[in-house]
This record gives sequence, C-alpha cells and structure tokens, in this order.
Amino acid sequence: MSHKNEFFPKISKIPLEGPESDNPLAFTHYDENRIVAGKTMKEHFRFAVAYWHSFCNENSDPFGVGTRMFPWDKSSDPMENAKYRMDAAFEFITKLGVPYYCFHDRDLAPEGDSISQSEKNLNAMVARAKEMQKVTGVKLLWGTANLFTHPRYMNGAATNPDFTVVCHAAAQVKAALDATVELGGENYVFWGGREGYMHLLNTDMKREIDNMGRFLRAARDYGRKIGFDGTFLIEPKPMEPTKHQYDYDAATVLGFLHEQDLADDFKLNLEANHITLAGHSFAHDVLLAAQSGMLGSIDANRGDAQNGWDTDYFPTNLYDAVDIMMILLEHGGIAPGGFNFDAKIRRNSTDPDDLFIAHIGGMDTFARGLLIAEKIVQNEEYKKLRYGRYSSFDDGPGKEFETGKLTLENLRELAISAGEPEMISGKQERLENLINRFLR
Ligand code: XLS
Ligand code: CA
Ligand code: CA
Repeated sequence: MSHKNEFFPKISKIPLEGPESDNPLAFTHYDENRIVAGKTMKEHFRFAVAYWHSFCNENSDPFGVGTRMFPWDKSSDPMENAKYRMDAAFEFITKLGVPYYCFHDRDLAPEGDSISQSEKNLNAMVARAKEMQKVTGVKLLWGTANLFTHPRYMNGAATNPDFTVVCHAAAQVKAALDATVELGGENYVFWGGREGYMHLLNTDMKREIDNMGRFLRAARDYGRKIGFDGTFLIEPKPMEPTKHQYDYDAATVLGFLHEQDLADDFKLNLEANHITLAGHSFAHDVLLAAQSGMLGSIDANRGDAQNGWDTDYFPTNLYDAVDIMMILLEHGGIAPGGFNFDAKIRRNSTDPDDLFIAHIGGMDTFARGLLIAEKIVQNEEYKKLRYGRYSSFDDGPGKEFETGKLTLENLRELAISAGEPEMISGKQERLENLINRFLR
C-alpha cells in the first residue's frame, strides 16, 4: 500500500496486550493464535469487517446529514473514490488483523447507467479486490447484492409485483455471484431488503413468496453452474424497511427453505439485532438453527432494549457472547461461516480511531465469551442440569418413543403402570447462578 493512500496514518497494527491493558487500541482477550477447545481463536470466529457500515455509511439519519469524515472520498469520479475506499478498507482490515470481509456489489463499485455499465464497474473493482486479497491475505466471507437502495426496488426485488424489476434484480444477483466466485467467497448472502409488504390490501402474499422461491432456485442453479461450492445464506429480519418481511425469523425461514426445495443449499445468516426485533433472544435463533444443522453465519451486533429498531450497535454484551459461544462449542462451530461485524459506530463517534475501538471491543467481547463458555460447557453440574433432564428418554420405553416405536395406546398403558410422575425441578435459578460464577 503506497504511503499516499494511507487513511489511518496514526494507527498501526493492533497489538495484543492482555486483560490488564488500558490501551484502547489493543486487544485484551482476542489472541488469534490462542488454542481454545482444540482450535485457534482465529478459527473459532472467522471475524469479518462489513464494507458498507465501515466505509460507505456516512451515518446520516432521518433528521440529519452524515457526520463521518471520509478521507477516501477524494475525487468527483465515483470509480476513483471506489478505489480509494478499497485502499482504506484493506488498510483498516489488515491493521485490525481480521481475516475476512463482506460486501454488497454497490459497496465495491457504483451503479452505472445501464446493466452492462454496472457490470463493468463491478468487474473492474473485483479485479482490484482480487489483487489486494492476494497481497494482504484477507479473504471474502460472503458477497451479496444490494437489492433495496435503488428506487426501482421500492416494492421489493424478487417479490416485486412488476416482473421487469424481478429481471433487474436477477441481473444484479448474477453479477454479484460472478464477483463472489471470482474472489473465492465462501458464502453468498440473501437479505430480503424489501421482500415483504407495506399493506396486505395491495399484496398477493402467496404469489410473492412463491416468486421469491423461484428466484432463489434460479440463483442457486446459476451459482452451482459457475462453480460456487460455498453456502447460500438467507438472513432473517422481521421488519424494516417494510412493515413485514417474509424472512421473519429463523423458524419462518427454515419452513420456507423446506417448502421451496432450497434446504440442501441454503443455511441461515443470523443477525443479533434482527433476532431481537423478532422478539427472540440472540441465542434463541442461533440455537434453533444450530440444532437443525442450518446455522450458516452470524452478523454480530446488538440492538437496544429500549428501542424497537435496528440500531446495529457493536456487540459488547458479555452474557450474549457467552450464550452464543456455548452454543457454538456444543454444535460444531461456525465455519464455513464467520462473525461479520454488521454494526455501525454512532453518529457522534467521529474520531478516526472510533472504528478501530468499536471492532476491538466486539472481538474482545466474543473472545472473552469463548473463554468463559469453554469452562461452562465442561462443568459437570451444568451438563447434568441441562442434559440430565432428558435421561428418561435415554433407555427403556422413553427411547422406544424417540425411535418411533410406541403408539398412543402404548403410551396410555405406560402412564397407568408408571403412576403419577414425580415433580422434577427445572433448576433455572441454579443454572443462572452457575453461569454468573464463571463471569467473575
Ligand atoms: C440490513 C442487513 C444487511 C445485510 C446484507 O439490515 O443487515 O446489512 O446483512 O444485505
Ligand atoms: Ca446483516
Ligand atoms: Ca441490521
């Protein structure tokens, strides 16, 4: 990277200084080489930086213009700026020491005034990204297409009532898949930006959902044809920007994937703030997906308990991190997905180092969560309280029931011979206290 294009000149590679450090620009717990439960921290998390929030989002809100300084917006030519922005992104990612990044097509390259011009812009930036990936060793966790910013998508993309819009969305997904494959992307994400409705009175819900299934099958078939062997991911979100999004939550999307014959190729990309917007805890959807073998990747951020919208705060909640890492340790981890920081610094966080501080905080929170979770999942009392509860299904008639051998009449006979069941405590308070002991 030439000196001319250094955008964070006062910041060098973020060091690991350990738990006692007061340096805001150092890691306290994230040690990429530290082995925990048989894997390095780098392998556990596969952290990624989100191109859009970190390098494209000026932090405007409905009440005011952006406050972020973008030293990489140097030129009046959007393609020139796209190159500066890419320099800034790779400088940031390598100084932070994160192995992956994620992008939307339009984050990398500006839309042109025709489909072929947009494709040309994207191809040029993909060639540049490929070179920079080679030089820095940074890899692509996932790519996606922005099917929600352009006004043509105001009524949705794959679910749009106008077929021409569906075709435009397809053209964009085709190019974004080409880009992802060219850059060795390990996953490809569909977040249903405006795939939902604003009012049922002007919506044929069944037709729109079926069209979304058709669209995704076409995208899958194209991806497999051009050699994409990674995972396709759907990212649930219950609302915002539409009143109701079809990919409401993990359970809804799992049903959709099975109904639409997509379950063999697709998994879930779960974002914390979307899950809490749907009225669940972060851990709820992650556990549901993990237990179904459908956990694909995580968008690490957090919402605000008092606000009912998608605030995309950086994740700093240690309890959440412990919960999530317990689930991952008990269900085989996150690879080939990762932890993507789909989070944005606040509108009044305006120093150049704030972006580093925010990511460092998120990485250290999950690293601490992992270290704590490792101890909990090995704890004998925890295992007994959590899993021992189901021991009546481990052998005898309980096991026969789980293997589908008992009829309703058999169950009645067993109820009579067993008599009234004993009361068995759920021990919730004991479990909560136990977890707190490990958070000391
Ligand atoms: C928006 C979504 C989006 C997806 C990628 O709420 O989180 O950023 O992750 O399109
Ligand atoms: Ca997201
Ligand atoms: Ca979000």
